[in-house]
Amino acid sequence: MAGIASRVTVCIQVVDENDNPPVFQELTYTGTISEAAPINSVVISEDGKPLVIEATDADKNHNALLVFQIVEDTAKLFFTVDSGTGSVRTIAKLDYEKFSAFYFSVNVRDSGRPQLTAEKPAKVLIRVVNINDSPPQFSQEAYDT
Ligand SMILES: [Ca+2]
Ligand SMILES: [Ca+2]
Ligand SMILES: [Ca+2]
Repeated sequence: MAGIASRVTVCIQVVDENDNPPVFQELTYTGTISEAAPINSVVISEDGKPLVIEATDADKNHNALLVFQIVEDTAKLFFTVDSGTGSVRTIAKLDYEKFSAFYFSVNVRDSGRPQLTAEKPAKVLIRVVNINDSPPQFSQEAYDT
């Protein structure tokens, strides 16, 4: 009122809203694994490197913390997708003679509130490599001639 001015610094913190769903980098992934691979082996992609499922989320912190989930029950028994790295690992012994390939969907969600899920799941094809692990067997123990 008397022509005196004063200044203050105002600091405004913008709080991140979970307004971006995760997005898969690619919608199809292909990998191979030997039926002799021990449990906890990584599936290998076509270029010889570990198969990694990649997704991005434009938010920050928890709102961008991604969790991958395999949709199909059968595939869930054999594989898991690491949430930190996106790599696909085995959690059970494989047998080419039972399942020579797996074709399944993977969903990704973030850890924000509410949780957001990718619009479309990614499709994963894993071919099991056959190993000569079954010796020939006689169908009967004794043969009468
Ligand atoms: Ca945001
Ligand atoms: Ca998000
Ligand atoms: Ca075999």
